[in-house]
Amino acid sequence: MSVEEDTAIHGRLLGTVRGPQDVKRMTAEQLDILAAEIRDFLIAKVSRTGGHVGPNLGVVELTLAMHRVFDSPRDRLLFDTGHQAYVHKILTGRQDGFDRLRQRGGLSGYPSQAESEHDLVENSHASTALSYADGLAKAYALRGEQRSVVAVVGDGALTGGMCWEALNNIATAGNSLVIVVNDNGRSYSPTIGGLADHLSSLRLNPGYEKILDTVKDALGSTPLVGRPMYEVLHAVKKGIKDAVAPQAMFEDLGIKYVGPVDGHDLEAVESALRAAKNFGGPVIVHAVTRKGYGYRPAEEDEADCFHGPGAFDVETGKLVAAPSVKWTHVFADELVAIADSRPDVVGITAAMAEPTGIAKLARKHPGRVYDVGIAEQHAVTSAAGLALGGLHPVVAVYATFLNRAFDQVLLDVAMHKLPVTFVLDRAGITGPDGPSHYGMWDMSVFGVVPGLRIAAPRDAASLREELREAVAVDDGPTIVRFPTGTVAADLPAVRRVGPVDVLTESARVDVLLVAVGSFGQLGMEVAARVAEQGYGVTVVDPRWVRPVPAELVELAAAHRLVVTVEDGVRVGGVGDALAQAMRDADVRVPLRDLGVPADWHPHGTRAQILADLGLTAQDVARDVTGWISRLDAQQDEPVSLPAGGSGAHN
Ligand SMILES: Cc1ncc(C[n+]2csc(CCOP(=O)(O)OP(=O)(O)O)c2C)c(N)n1
Repeated sequence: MSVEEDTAIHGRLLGTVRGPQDVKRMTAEQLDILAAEIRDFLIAKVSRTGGHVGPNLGVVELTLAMHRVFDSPRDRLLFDTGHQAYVHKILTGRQDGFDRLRQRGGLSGYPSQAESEHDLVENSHASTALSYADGLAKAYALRGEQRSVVAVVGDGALTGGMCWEALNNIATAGNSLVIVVNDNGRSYSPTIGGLADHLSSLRLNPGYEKILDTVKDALGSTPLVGRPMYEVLHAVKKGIKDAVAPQAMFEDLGIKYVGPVDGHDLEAVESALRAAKNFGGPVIVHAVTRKGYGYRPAEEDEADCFHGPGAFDVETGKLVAAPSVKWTHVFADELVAIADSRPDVVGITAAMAEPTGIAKLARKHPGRVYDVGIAEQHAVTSAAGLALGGLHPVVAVYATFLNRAFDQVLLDVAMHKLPVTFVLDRAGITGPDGPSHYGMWDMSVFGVVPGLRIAAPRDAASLREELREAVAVDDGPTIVRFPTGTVAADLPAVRRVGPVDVLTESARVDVLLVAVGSFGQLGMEVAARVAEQGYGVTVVDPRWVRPVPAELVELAAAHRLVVTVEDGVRVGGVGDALAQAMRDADVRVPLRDLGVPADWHPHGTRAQILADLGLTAQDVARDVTGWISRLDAQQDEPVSLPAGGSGAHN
């Protein structure tokens, strides 16, 4: 087809795709054009909203092939982690939603049952798809239903232990099930570890040479990373050339292995999938793909191949947002400063060295950071081992992902009173990634762990200070948790009472406002607004929220009303814990706790969600004024607070 003809229909085919049936009837030539249109579409749309553009550019052909070979939604297509389901969304009638991708009221960045019957599971935490698939295949077998189950899993997600627990069971069950390994050699950064090496060894299959050549040709055109990456692939291959037959591991388990196939060769992927579909047992289709395929800035992005950038300029690939100092940066710099003088301090990351900032420590002190893969549970118990061995590990993860390792934190670390510091980035309300990514459970969930101390810094200075205090603790674990985004401006304390910072106080002692973490500034605004109504507010930042500081209870006893504000769930949160400590100390001052209801909160910006929850200075000031003025009105009555306001329990 001539360039003119190509251009003439460019973009038109995609508009005709309203569902999977539309791609089933396309010719090979049309499909090639469609794949290009999908890439253009992805780049154009995600450049405006931000999102997982790199992973999705890599699965265009895979997803097309899956929808051609299988019949979704009768056949079940599962995407591990779910961040690479954009193409699936495009092919299942959701193109129009991409203008509001990850925005309030718009398309979710992950599979969503509410959006489509083609989405079965609502994931986003990695390494679950094979377990879902195992259960689904068992259910269909037991119910006598002829439906295929297909799970796409990345080489990164395959480093998660659940995948291996699932494979073990899938093999034993022997049900018909197709596992597509989307092997791009990367998680965010290159996937490392024994498994990654093994996957490379799978490429020893004769087809590998062909794929390596393809990759070499393609990479040759990307001067920055092309040559080194090829060398790495080749070195890995040479290094393990004497290894056991690569597919043996899966086939010994009882899982048929097909591949490797070039994941950008639609015909090859389709024929592998058709073979797998008809096999009648569990099959692994090993597809080799390239993250960011077809968009040069993504392919050449060494950090993470545009894994999940914010809005960017399509021409240059440069991020639109002006750079700012993030909480992550402050942590990363301080950790390096601490490690410079503390040779026992080491770092652990679960496949997120750059996003958590721990990469900075790795650059300064190579050999003192361990990337364990997407394996939070292992990270925690491995940290326990490091601590038992005389080191002080700093485990840097997103708050939402530490939930996975509760038992390990509880028993393997805390019960042994081991000095491990957990640094929880993206704590509290995060935003566009939606309900599963909110780091709002940590203070409740880990609040029950005996001997665990939790710090919630309010600004850069307190983050530095609390991190130093945390790594100085040598008789048990600590958590330092902070939110996403630009770090709050420094807010100095007027005085300190025990560990508690007093941020402002007045001659009148009416309300004690306990502002947790980054709510310090909100507390100041609330105090100013409430003061206009004639009431005095003392704003404190407890700094260490667990265990509840005795001084906080004493401060509470000296006020007429206590109000806590946190961006963690209210059940078992800081407010709950303070109320309990006050009851235990027989302090009968009424307390209202403002925080996040234990519910599934939709995606949106952090500011939008906080506003929805009534966690703005204006809302909190209104609540506080209402409560304290009603207390005044009831002065001679027994103390009881009226219902209402956003602090009502639910
Ligand atoms: C339990 C958990 N830990 C960390 C993450 C963060 N995360 C999202 S995608 C990703 C890398 C996934 O790599 P891979 O499965 O190979 O998919 P790719 O993006 O390369 O297509 C990570 C670490 C997560 N989603 N879930």
